[in-house]
Amino acid sequence: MMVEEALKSATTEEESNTNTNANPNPNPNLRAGGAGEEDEEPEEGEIVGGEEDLKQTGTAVEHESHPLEHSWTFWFDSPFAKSKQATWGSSLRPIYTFATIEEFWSVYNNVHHPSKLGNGADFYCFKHKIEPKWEDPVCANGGKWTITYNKGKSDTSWLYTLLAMIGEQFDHGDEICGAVVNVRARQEKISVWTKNASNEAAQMSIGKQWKEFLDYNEIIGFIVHDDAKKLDKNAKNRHTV
Ligand code: MGP
Repeated sequence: MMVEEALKSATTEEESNTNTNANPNPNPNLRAGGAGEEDEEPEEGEIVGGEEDLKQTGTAVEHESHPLEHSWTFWFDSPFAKSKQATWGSSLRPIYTFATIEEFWSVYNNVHHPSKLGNGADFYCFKHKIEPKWEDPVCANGGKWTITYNKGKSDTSWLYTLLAMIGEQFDHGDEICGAVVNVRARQEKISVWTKNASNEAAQMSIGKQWKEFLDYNEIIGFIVHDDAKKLDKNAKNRHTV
């Protein structure tokens, strides 16, 4: 039981690939590159997306895919495997790498959302080739902004965080490594990991924009990974916004 806990059905690369164009987006108001955009309801039988989305060849209509600026990888650490691990991270597994918005939806629609994951689970979405660890060279000098939610209340913010990241909504998107949701017995936490904690202007901008995207009005804090390494849970916020 590892990946199975996060994935409901189309879990493997092969399965997800065959599923790529199935129901690419269940909610037309939520799109990468335009989360929250207003769209008119399509008429029955209407082809959604316009000419730029579809290529008509004779009578057949071919769906084109929409490449993202970056490829992203979902990672999962199952509570069951974590409880047996000798060193942190040894049970952390990459699940699926996606490079188009259609692939994103095909995975997202087939994985459990945070409220359905077991206590102790960690579900990550990081830029391809960046491992979600303090030890990864791209993360090593970074830190994270975190928002804490009551149990079962982080699903929507998790989706909006993913859409904002993969849709390149952040002015300092290059500074972002990825995001994680930690499901715990009493709470769920979403964090956005960044690359250079010393770049204060970028961190502040990311924190501010993240709150706007989530319509979140409480104060949030930024912990530097180096502080977490040394001080663990006693690490103090270096920035708040
Ligand atoms: P956590 O799971 O991110 O925090 O880190 P949480 O949810 O407050 O704690 P939990 O005990 O409820 O899971 C928990 C611990 O895992 C940290 O104190 C570290 O010991 C270890 N740890 C976490 N991360 C993200 C890393 C990492 O990237 N590298 C290493 N080596 N250890 C980590």
